[in-house]
Amino acid sequence: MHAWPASEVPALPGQGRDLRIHDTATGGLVTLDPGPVARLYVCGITPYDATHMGHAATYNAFDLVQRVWLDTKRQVQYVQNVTDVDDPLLERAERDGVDWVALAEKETALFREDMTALRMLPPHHYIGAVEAIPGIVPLVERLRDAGAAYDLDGDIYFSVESDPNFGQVSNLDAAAMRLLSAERGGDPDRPGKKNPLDPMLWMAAREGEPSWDGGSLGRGRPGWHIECVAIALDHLGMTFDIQGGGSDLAFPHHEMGASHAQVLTGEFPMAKAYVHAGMVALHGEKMSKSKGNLVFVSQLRRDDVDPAAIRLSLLAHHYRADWEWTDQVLADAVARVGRWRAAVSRPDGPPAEALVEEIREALSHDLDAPAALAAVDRWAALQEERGGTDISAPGVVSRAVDALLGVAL
Ligand code: 5CA
Ligand code: ZN
Repeated sequence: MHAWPASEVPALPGQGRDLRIHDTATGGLVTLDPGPVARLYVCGITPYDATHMGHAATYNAFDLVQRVWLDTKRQVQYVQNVTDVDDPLLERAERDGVDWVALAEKETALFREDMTALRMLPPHHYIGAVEAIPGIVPLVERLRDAGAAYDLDGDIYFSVESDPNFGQVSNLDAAAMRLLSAERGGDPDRPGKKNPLDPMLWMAAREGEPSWDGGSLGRGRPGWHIECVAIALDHLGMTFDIQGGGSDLAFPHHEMGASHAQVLTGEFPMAKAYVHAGMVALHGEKMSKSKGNLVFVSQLRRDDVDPAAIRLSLLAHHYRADWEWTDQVLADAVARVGRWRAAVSRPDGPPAEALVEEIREALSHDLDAPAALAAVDRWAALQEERGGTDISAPGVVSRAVDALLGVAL
């Protein structure tokens, strides 16, 4: 499917810095050395409701990753999926009496608009689960033929025991895995499974549900984890630089994906770093479509909130932190964008070369956006208090904030 238009990323003077980033699998910071083309896979939305601030925060983190890489003069190969067929989407369509295809198309279109407004760089390959089915089927067949998958009443399950490295992405104990599996789309209590954690690779056609030709698998639809593996391997190949998503994807989604890929290719890990963004809450609970405690990007846009302020609300929090959305967060961001715009609208100002380096340093160190914002705040405060005589400074600051933080002043 098509993605959304890219906003231009200005080139900056000087030298960008290599990204050091927290890897969930090893539990520490890794310095990535991606070569001339950095490869990024970020898990996309399940399009049954509008983009909320939690989604936006997660995509903001991976937008920063790209901006750091682009600043080092690398190219980025960025792939994102859309889970455009899955239980939650079908359930919502059924509940609301709408066609599931129309619902997915409508919410994906809104997501594109939201991402464009927030100046998130688009993926080079934006791939729906449905369009990936012809690539998924042979992978499931290969897993089955290798003895890593089994049939349960027509459904095909992956056997986690076929992967010697299973558990090395999320590093959780068996009890925690079981609990999360039940919460996040798994079916640990289904009788007949070899291991309660085994995830479905291919679900046999159900009455009244959409299904596709699965060759030797029979008619059905794909499981969730194999969807992302098929898309990632097809467009990035094995051992790409970062697999990203919110922290709720570490288990089971990224753990299972790594396992599928390990058995399919004999290689580990699938990604050099597994990067997970914290969860955004509203009224003390994780924002989630299933709970309905949501603040939508599109609603804020309809209320004429400046997208630059929405973006600064996200950037004010470290991507790995769990944080709470409040009206104050937005009010602070609106005030900040006002101060920054006033500061760059003057004909001259305090020198800005050091500021560019501070932003680079902050972002290259595990995407420390709050530290980058604090550095811009200091420059803007100096501008307000004492001004300066450097006629290039306001332009340099505007371009740096645009290129590295995705904020148009
Ligand atoms: N389609 C799958 C991934 S393949 C999926 O998880 N879709 S989603 O629509 O539920 O979530 C999209 C992304 O937003 C995921 O990376 C998820 O981790 C992230 N996300 C969801 N809720 C929040 C939240 N409250 N705070 C931060 N990130 C969130
Ligand atoms: Zn995914």
